Formats: sequence, structure tokens, C-alpha cells
Amino acid sequence: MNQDTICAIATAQGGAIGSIRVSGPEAITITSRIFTPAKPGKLLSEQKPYTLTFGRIYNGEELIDEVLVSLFRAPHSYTGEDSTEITCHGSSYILQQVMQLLIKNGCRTAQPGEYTQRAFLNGKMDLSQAEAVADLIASSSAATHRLALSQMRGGFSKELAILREKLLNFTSMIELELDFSEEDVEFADRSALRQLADGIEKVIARLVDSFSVGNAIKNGVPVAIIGETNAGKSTLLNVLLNEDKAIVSDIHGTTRDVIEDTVNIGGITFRFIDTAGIRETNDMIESLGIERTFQKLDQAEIVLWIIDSADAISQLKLLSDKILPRCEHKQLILVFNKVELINETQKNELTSQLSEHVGSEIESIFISAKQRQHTDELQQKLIAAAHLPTVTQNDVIVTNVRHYEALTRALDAIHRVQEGLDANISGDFLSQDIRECIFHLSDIVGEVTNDMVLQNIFAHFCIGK
Ligand SMILES: Nc1nc2c(ncn2[C@@H]2O[C@H](COP(=O)(O)OP(=O)(O)OP(=O)(O)O)[C@@H](O)[C@H]2O)c(=O)[nH]1
Ligand SMILES: [Mg+2]
Repeated sequence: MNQDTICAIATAQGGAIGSIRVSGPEAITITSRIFTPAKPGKLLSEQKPYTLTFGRIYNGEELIDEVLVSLFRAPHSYTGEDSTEITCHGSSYILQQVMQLLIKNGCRTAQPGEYTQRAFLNGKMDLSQAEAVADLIASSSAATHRLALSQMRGGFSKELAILREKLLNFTSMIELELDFSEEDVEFADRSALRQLADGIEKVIARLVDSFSVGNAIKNGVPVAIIGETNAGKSTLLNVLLNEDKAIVSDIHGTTRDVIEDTVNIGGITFRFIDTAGIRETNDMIESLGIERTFQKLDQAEIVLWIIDSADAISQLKLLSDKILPRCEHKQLILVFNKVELINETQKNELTSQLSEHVGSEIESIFISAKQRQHTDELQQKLIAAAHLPTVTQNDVIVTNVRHYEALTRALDAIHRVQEGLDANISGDFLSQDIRECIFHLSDIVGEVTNDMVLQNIFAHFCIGK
């Protein structure tokens, strides 16, 4: 266990009030060394927990500030240790002076996330809850806030605890059989076990599936902007982002690497991904870019296939040959760009070509990215295509890649259990797969997580949390 007493400024610069947190076995002693209570005799070390004490901080003879000190005693604090919070005026000079005094008197500065790490190590929260603290601080929309809060309050942990409990029952029944193997008894009725495994599989599969929604809420619904070179993809990206993010030119093959950014449209965060235009090329760099285009296409939920209306027929063919087969589970919107370059007759001709080449059920729209014609309608189509369910605080939705990966492994393990039961394999093999499933679920809440992973998680926190 870490015996250092740590301190950090917990508030952002520029506010009227600043706050410094001190935590560790010496927190109260060190704070009282630098603090003079306003009422003589009101020693900090004799104060009850959850009290505020008013007083002054001096550096030698020099008064630094008048402050309030809140007091927490172990284990009833955020970190589970003795802690104080010094509230002073928000001047960065004052805050630095108080920090220096604390360090001179025995504290060291906290690492990023160290308070939350201590809270985790002292059993105040599990790892998935600790990770939710960082998500809560970073949350920038009602939906991300709701998800982080529900995870922090333990909704996800509870669901995992129920699963692990079921799996432990399951494996203990099987392992009991192994103890009596010579007598050839079956404590665990195989069909009951199969039912149990099916139930567990369903819950894990639902959690795994929820990640696409969770990820879309947290990182934006991925929308790939794809098409032949010069169709106007980068122009459209800039319009959607309302910013000159990508270079636009009439030279074919202008965009060579992936450019992406997020923007909020109608309350939904979209992640727009501009890609290298698809064409036959001998240029090595350009072909690498085109390879990435296809990767991004595969990762997207929504695909915007951009077509230059003035030269559409060949592009419809590319669409039906190469793109459609890859879009089976995606929302595809066909965007005929540069519509101002064609007349009404050509437009009708295009529409009938479209139903001939790719069928009429595909969503399509005529726009001019350059002149911003009908781009509002395209935004409406995007909102409709995103069809994100509204989430409530009680929904358990996976938003963290680490959790998603662990759940995927747990799902693989439970699939092996199901297959094993069908194939009537022996109890010790079954039990091995169940134990593996339990291991991956335990990894999420941090019970079996190794130090490297822990360090990496907390390194991404801000200092002071
Ligand atoms: N007339 C007209 N020109 C457009 C429109 N949209 C884009 N352009 C022009 O088409 C050319 C190509 O635009 P880009 O946005 O660079 O096209 P791209 O699809 O990103 O091209 P690559 O990156 O080379 O694949 C530029 O000269 C644009 O100004 C439009 O709606 N109408
Ligand atoms: Mg481009």
C-alpha cells in the first residue's frame, strides 16, 4: 500500500476559488503544519470529520491567504484515506505557494488519476467505476454524461456481479462432480446447465452488442465519405464540419490520407471521415490511401457514397460492384453532388439509371456541396440514419474499448462451454472454459488486472482526480 501523502490542485485555472486536495496517512498532520486556525485552539487534528475550519496560511511571516479546510477521516473519504481539501482564492500564485508549503512539509505532488487509483486500491470503487469517473469529467453531452454516471454508480458492475455469481454456481456444480469422479455421479443435470449457459450467453452478447451504441454516443456515429476522386468528398466534409478542414482542389487524388472530425447535428455526435478517392492508380502512396478508404468503409455505420452528377454512370457501376456488397449492415446514402451542373432531364435520367444499376430502395439525394444546396436535407437524412436509441440512466451500455474486448473474450469462452455441453465433453474441460469466462469478467472490474494496465488507465486521468 502506498504510504505517501499526496497533494494536487483540483480546480481549473482562472476561477475565483481554488481547491487543493491532500490525501494520505499524514494529510491532516501536514495540513495543520501550514494552517493557523482563526480561533486559537481549534486544532485541525482535533476536528471531527466532515467539518470546515476557517483560518490562515502563512509562509513564515508572510500571510498567503485566508482559507477553509474541509476534513475527512479514513475510510470515509473519496480515496478511503485521511484527506483535507484547502479552499483558497483562485490566484495561481496563492495555489502554487500553498502547494510548495505542503511539499516542504512532507507531501509529494500527485500523479494523474492518483486519487481515483487510491480509491480503487482501497476498495471504494471497482475499476469500471473508476474509469467512469474519467468519462464523467470528459462528458460533453447529455448522453455521455448519463452513461458515465450510470457506470460510476455501479450499474454495470452489478450486472457483471450477477453474471459471475451464476458462472461460479455453474462451475462449482461441475467441479463437485470431479471430486466424486470415481463414483460416476452427475450432480449437474446437463440440460439445466445448457439453459444456464444460454442465459449467460444472452446477457454477455447483449452487452457486447451495446458497444456499437455506446461507442457511437461516446466517439460519434462513424460516417465514411467515400467515392471516386474529385467527386467533392472533401468539399462536403468541410460543409458538414463548417470548417475548412480538408484541402479541396480539382486535381484528382487530392486527399491521400484519412481526415476525420466530429460535429454535433441535432443532438447527435457524428464522426465524419473523409477518405482518399477510389481510382486505378500506380502511385504507391495513393494506393495505400485507397486501402485505408476500404478499412474506414468497413468500420463505418453510415456510408455516404459521393457521385459527381456530371459523370455518374461509371461511378454507379463501381458502387454496385465494389461498394454495395460491403454495405450490407450499414446505412448507405447515395449523394449526387454538383447537381447545379446538370439539367432536369439529366437528373431524371440519372434516377432511372440508379434503379437499373443498384435498385430504387437505396436512399439518395441530389446536392451541391460547393453551393450548399440541399445540404440541410442531407443532415436530416443523417439524423434519421443514425437512429440511436435514447438511453436512460438505468441502461447498461458498454462504452469502453477495454470492457468491450474483455466481454468479447468472455463471450468466446461461454460459446465454448455451450459447444462443450452439446458435445458432451468432460467436466474438467467445461470448468476450464467457465473459469476463463469468469476471468475476463473479473478483468473489467479490476480484480485480476495487471499493474501495467492499471498504470495505463490512470495515466489518462487529469491531475487532482
Ligand atoms: N460545380 C461544383 N463543383 C464542386 C462541388 N463540390 C466540389 N466541387 C469541386 O470539385 C473539385 C473536387 O473537390 P474535392 O472536394 O477536392 O473532391 P474529392 O472528392 O475530395 O477529391 P479527392 O480528394 O481527389 O478524391 C473541386 O474543384 C471542388 O471545388 C459542387 O457541388 N459543384
Ligand atoms: Mg478529397
